[in-house]
Amino acid sequence: AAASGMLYPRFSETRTIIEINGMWKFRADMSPTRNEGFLKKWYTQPLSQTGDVIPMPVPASYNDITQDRKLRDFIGWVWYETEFFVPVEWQQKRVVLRFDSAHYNTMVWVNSKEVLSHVGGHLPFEVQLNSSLDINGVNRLTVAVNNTLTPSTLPPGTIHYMKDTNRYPAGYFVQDISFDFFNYAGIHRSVKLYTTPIFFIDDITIVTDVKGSDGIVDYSIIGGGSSNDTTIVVEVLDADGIPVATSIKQNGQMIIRNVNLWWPFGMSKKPTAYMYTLKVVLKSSAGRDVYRQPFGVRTVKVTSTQLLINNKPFYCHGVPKHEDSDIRGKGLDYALIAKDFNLLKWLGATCIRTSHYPYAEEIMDQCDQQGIAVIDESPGVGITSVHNFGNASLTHHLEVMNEMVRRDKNRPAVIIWSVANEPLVTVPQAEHYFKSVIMHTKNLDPTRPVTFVAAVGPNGDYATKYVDILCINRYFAWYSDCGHTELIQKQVEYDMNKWREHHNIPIIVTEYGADTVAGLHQSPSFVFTEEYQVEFLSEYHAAFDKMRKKFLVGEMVWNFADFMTKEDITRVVGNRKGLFTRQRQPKMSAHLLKKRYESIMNET
Ligand code: GCB
Repeated sequence: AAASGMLYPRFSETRTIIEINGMWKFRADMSPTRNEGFLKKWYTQPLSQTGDVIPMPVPASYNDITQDRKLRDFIGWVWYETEFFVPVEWQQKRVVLRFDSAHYNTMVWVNSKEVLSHVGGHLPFEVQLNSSLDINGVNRLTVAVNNTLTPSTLPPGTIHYMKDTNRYPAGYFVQDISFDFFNYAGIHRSVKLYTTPIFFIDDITIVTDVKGSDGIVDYSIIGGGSSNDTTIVVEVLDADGIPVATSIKQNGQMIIRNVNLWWPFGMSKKPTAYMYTLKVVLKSSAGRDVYRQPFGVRTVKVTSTQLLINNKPFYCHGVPKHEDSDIRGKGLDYALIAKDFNLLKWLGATCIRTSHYPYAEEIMDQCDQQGIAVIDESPGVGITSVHNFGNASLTHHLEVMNEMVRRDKNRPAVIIWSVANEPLVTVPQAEHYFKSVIMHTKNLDPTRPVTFVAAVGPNGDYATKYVDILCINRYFAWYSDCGHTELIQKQVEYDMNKWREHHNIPIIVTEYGADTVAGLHQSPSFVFTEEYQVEFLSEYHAAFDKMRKKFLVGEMVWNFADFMTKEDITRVVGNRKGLFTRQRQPKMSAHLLKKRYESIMNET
């Protein structure tokens, strides 16, 4: 079951889903070793019998829910518990328990029995439950989640024990992180129980191509459970549900005549972001299973100067984001998702980067459906030390890429894989590490360009030679020459032309931005004011315009919205480089970008 396809749970005539989200019981293990829960086996009894419990929403980060600073900044194991029942009819089915994500290290017990564990904060994990279920009564679900980061987790972190007893109490420790966002933790996405028949559709892979007016659909289907008398019917349904191609093979190719292509928002008049469905019906003497996999028909190619979607040059003008908001932290929230997509549309954005970890599948669905192209980034952020290049780190990074590509491979919106953000690449160890991760990802998916996002210059770096497209983050007149907006154009141009001398591939500026406290004004402009942000961004735009039609294929302002970081003297209650506040209200800069993105869109 471990190597399954883990298709997103979807209702069908043969499948049922129950979300077990809601108010769960919760308790943090505040013991000095953080290990009392394991020593006393909290999973063998109701959590409320082990000590005081509080109500905790699932999904949500636990950090900002209470008034307790100790819980906000907690490092170690926290314990969650809920109860559920399953209908008797489920005895005949395969019953799966799925976590869409939990941060970071998770262990799960059902009725005191360990059923599942997973390492990694941003990707789903699941297990078939049948043998541990009580079909005639209440089932107790206990979940322990640990947010401790180590040199080999993604993102990495380090625990420091403070030895100076004049300054710190005995056993005092802190977690050092070198990534710039709050290490929110808990059960961040939905928890589901779902059923499939015993013999079931386990995985679907779809790769598309375009020939003239035909859409080419290469597909393969993997069945789970054993059976020797299977038959299969695979149909392509158009957006109205009408079959446009059919096959009875488990692997093969189908042709869609007069295909409607998937285009990013703004690239075609109509229809944009056209989605088809691959309807799979798998039959055996044991019964049948039905699954409907959405997909789009489009191609992605990179030339030495262009990023092509359906063989047309695509200019990626958009924003990197964060999963971040008041109270819920990184917890999934449908209202927030809908609002963010309305803001992206309002802005005229055509693409996002999932900085700096894979986002919820519900967000990715909106990208597919609304035509927002995605640079899909792994949690490889904060790889800033040679201690992050060991075997354990590399093995885990490859595994994360497996999980991420498996999850997002069928999404037309995903046009680029990013394996890391701003890693250390100026040491020789970086070469083997990033060559391995990039080659591995290209093997998993030969159809999409692979990159990592670079913060370095073109000299003395051991890894950018392996990327298909260059993504660079730049902070001229912010982290260097602070305040000197008059230098921006010169420095951007010099930098990009240097890169081009070393690499004959297109460039996307994946970050540029300035911290801006909404409502702070000063004229002439001064750092942290709205005037400064507008002036700063405008200078970059003037530079970009000189390179846009040449080799620059994208520009993305850091960041979509303000977001929380750890406490630090360089951050005024979080990172303030958003076009929008954390509450999603526009700063002056959002209006500037709206005008720019709309006018770029009208050129095409
Ligand atoms: C970066 C990082 C991003 C930070 C940003 C900043 O280069 O990629 O995670 O938040 O700079 O504002 O410093």
